[in-house]
Amino acid sequence: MLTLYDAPRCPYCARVRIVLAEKDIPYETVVIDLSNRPAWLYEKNPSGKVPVLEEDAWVLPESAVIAEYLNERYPEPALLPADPAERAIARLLIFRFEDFSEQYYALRRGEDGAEEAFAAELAHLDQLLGCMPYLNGRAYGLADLDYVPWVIRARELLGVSLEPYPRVADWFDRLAERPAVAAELDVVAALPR
Ligand SMILES: N[C@@H](CCC(=O)N[C@@H](CS)C(=O)NCC(=O)O)C(=O)O
Repeated sequence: MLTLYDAPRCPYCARVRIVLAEKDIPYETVVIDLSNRPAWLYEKNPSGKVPVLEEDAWVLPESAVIAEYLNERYPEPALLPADPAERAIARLLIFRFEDFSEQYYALRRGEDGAEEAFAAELAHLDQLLGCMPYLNGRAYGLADLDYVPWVIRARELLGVSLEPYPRVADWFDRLAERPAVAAELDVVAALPR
């Protein structure tokens, strides 16, 4: 049985929860209180961060790595494109995710200029979604679910409107129809404000 060391408010954990749900993989959850992390968590992940995936004595940190691992270990449904070029572009977007998250966290901290910088990131996603229906390429997959937890939080917690980005808004609506993503909207709605 897989164990996920998890925190409901953590968007990195949300990535892993979405993959587990998309693939219908059974797992147990150990909820970590991020404001009072247990000392033993540092034995599983020296950075003390969640998510961490565990199976017997084997542990794996880092959400994007966990997501790819689960996609390989449980191949159906496939969450990366079969075409190598399309797959490389999906991986490139995942690799460059910090360009996006850096501006999200700057906005959350209320830094000067962050609103404009995050708007530019959303405009960039909007442009990408003009070339392909999903960030992952022709079909939904890891690149989409690696970004969507922050878009959910930007909308629901930071009050960012997706209206100026019609392709992002449409992408978001399509993703929200997936039970694995809809469950994350419920998680965020239940977070203490
Ligand atoms: N690069 C890590 C980041 C994980 C991360 O930052 N998790 C946050 C919670 S959302 C955390 O555990 N933070 C604790 C800390 O920074 O000490 C991943 O992708 O899994």
